[in-house]
Amino acid sequence: GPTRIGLAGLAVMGQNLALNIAEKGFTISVYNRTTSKVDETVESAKKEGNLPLYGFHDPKSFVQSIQKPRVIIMLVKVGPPVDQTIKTLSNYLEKGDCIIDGGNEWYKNTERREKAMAKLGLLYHGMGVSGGEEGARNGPSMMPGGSFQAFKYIEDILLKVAAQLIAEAYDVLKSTGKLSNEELHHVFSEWNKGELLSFLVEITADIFGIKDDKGEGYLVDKVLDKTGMKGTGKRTVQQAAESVAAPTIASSLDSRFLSGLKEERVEAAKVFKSSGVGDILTEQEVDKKKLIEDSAEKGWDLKLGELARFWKGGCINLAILLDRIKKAYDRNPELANLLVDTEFSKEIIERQHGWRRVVCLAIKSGISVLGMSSSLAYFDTYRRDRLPANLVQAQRDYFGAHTYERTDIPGSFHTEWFKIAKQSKI
Ligand code: NBP
Repeated sequence: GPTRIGLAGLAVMGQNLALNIAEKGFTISVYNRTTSKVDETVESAKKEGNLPLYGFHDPKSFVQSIQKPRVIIMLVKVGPPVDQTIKTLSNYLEKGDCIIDGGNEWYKNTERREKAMAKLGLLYHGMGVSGGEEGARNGPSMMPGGSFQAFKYIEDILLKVAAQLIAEAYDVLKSTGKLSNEELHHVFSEWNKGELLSFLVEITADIFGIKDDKGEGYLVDKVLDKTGMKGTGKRTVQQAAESVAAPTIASSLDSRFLSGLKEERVEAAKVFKSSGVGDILTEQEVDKKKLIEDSAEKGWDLKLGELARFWKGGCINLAILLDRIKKAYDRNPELANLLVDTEFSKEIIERQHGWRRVVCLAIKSGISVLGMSSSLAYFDTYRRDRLPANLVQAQRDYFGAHTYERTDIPGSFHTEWFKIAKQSKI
């Protein structure tokens, strides 16, 4: 009889995913432009114990072998190969059939194809398969697109950011909390039992439990503290960083961008003010005595439970997080920033006190928490409707006649600052 699903494109990813699907007991038809790869895949399926995988050398018999409505996963090189494969297959597809692009295609291309296919009565979806060869074979992370296809592009970045934040948490817990590897293993295992079955937290817990096979103690303490680079993150901040650590430059750039987002900040400030988070955090501002006492005498209160709760929330389970991001954009496709989403803002408001305490503690202890502190600064800048950029604008107009805008009257203005200042001195 017909097979359950089809897969076109049998390079590394396609072959592994096809074998994975067949291994789970689903019948699968496979096709590749270069037919030798079809034979290779069929051979592997045989070797692995006669998996229900069927190879086809021509697209027509491939398509016709699949049960209707047909679902074909496509894993070919992004760009023109995807268009060519679609063209080849759609000759034989019927209304209601569906092609799923499992590649790393740019979402704009996917959207364009989705529209073109819809006109033919065919369905088209982007669903990036991540995890590389190993992932495709043993547990791919599938990212169904549709309404929010940008998912697959932020996945890599989120993963790195999450890894970075966990490393910062590790640093603070180890350096100020003096937690041993056993205790760290316990803490991370506990976090992993909660609602956040995060892959990263899980592997982190594992890491703290592994003894060094070449000497005393734990392996993690012997691992060189030099992270690998693959380029995804670099591309993201290429203009700002060019792979050198330039937090000051990056932050000043961020401030510029953020000061430009006037309307967004006004809206963000409303969201947070209405929830009791004012422009300036009055608790600390008003109660100066307590603040001085706190910092001078007791130091910042380190409660490990609090830290754990904060980081438990902060540690990102990609799947859950992405699902929540998707929901936020479903609620409002025009959302300017995730921070101002109803759900996300609520959580930020709840967690910000712990966040601040941790960053304070880290700063006080001399532990760098670039990720945590710069994102806190981002939040504190973004949620303010008025930033000191007015002074910068005034300075620029003073020394360079760059002109400025006003809060009350439209248009562009220039003031003879120097002249007026001089006159008033006379
Ligand atoms: P590649 O991206 O290297 O693409 C090779 C496949 O594209 C082969 O099946 C090849 O067929 C087919 N192809 C090409 Br090239 N030009 C074609 C054309 N004009 N018409 C039809 N087919 C054509 O394969 P991959 O590394 O397995 O990756 C597949 C997708 O998964 C890509 O989007 C990739 O970005 C993504 N991805 C890959 C990884 C990874 O670790 N490799 C990880 C995550 C995501 P042929 O055999 O006839 O040349």
